[in-house]
Amino acid sequence: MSTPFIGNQAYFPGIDAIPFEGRGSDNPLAFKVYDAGKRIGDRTMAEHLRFAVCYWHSFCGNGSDPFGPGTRAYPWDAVGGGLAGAEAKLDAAFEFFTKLGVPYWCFHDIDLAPDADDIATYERNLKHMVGLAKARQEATGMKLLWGTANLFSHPRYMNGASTNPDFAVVARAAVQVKNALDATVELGGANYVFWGGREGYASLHNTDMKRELAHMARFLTMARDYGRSIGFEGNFLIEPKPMEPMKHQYDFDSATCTGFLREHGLDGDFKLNIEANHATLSGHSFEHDLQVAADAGLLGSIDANRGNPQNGWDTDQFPSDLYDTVGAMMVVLRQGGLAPGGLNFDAKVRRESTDPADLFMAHIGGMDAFARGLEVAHALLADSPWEGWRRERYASFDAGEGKAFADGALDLAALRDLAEKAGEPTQRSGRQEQYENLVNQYLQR
Ligand code: XUL
Ligand code: CO
Repeated sequence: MSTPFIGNQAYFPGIDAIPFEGRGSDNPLAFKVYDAGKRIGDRTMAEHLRFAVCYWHSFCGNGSDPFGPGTRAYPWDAVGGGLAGAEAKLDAAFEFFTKLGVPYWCFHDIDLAPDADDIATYERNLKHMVGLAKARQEATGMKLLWGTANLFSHPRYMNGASTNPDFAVVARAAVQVKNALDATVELGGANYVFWGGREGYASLHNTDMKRELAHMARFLTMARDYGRSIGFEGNFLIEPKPMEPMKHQYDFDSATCTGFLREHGLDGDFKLNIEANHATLSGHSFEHDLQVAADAGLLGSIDANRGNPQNGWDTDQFPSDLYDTVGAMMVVLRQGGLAPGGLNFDAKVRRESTDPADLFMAHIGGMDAFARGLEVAHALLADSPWEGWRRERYASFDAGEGKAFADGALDLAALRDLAEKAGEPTQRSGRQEQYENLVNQYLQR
């Protein structure tokens, strides 16, 4: 548990460390389910869930959208821009992390430090801010879940970063990735993320997709080699997303990223960071993309949020749907946990949610939703008939001819002969509703 941290001033006056008050509480600034030290199976809730707060949405976002400017004027923004503004934001962030009681945080290089076209200035700014962040980590016990570089906001990256058709831009992207890797190692980060912001295309007419993908693989290989050379031992993570901002993004979904990593021999060092809203944008459920990644041995971490069922874009809402969190935690528990990854709230409060307290309530709700998902998923796996039912469904492959088939001991002609001997198969129900009822039954416990 981290120690509350107050910088030069308190940015969240009137809000103390968020307590656990249990299901009977009506206090909006208390946890109803998330009880960090409560044991679920072999671990505490905090150990299972490994929550992280993201720096960009929570401390850099102001509610602006394509139709209007920001609606929020947080107290740390009043300090202004430049390094003084960045320092105020850092103090506000550590005050927030520690009052909320999360163990981890995540950042992009230019969330933390002011960007600059001049490389020496950019590097000086980032080093300065990393030094301050390190001191605040040491003072509070906060840890870094992952760092990353923002290779999508600056206009120079409009045609991509590592997949840019202009080598000069590819090289410029290396400035940020090298520095973000240095920063992640300096802060003891457990993972390093690549979200391929503009790695994709707007039109195939002007795009050599094969060449761009080869460049992306080359760039990631160089980043991997540099990271390992400076002592980074964590996972590199690719974050799938099918579109937005580009019409088509190369890291489309878990299956696409798995193929890419294996094709280029990167699957020993890279895993996937699955974001709920990205999975739904690609036409899958969150649970589906998690399961595809887990089955490939590549589920590394999670960006916990949700989309809106009626909107087709990346709304980055805080997770609140218990069906989603149960489904996600089933996948996580079945694979034996998420470490060294975690659950990062890559989510933003709505443009209309303008009070600092809203930031707390959003995270409290997300943490409670995942804590309940954990409790229910654990109970379903440990106490309910679920796993037995599923095993039974495949029992015909556990022995005899079914096992011989699965082991590769039969050929197609032999299979044909077995079918003739056995006659028409008996119909067997899939019983989907039986499983759905079980989820509801356990959610209501
Ligand atoms: C964008 C997104 C990013 C990554 C980090 O959709 O999810 O915030 O998580 O670059
Ligand atoms: Co994300």
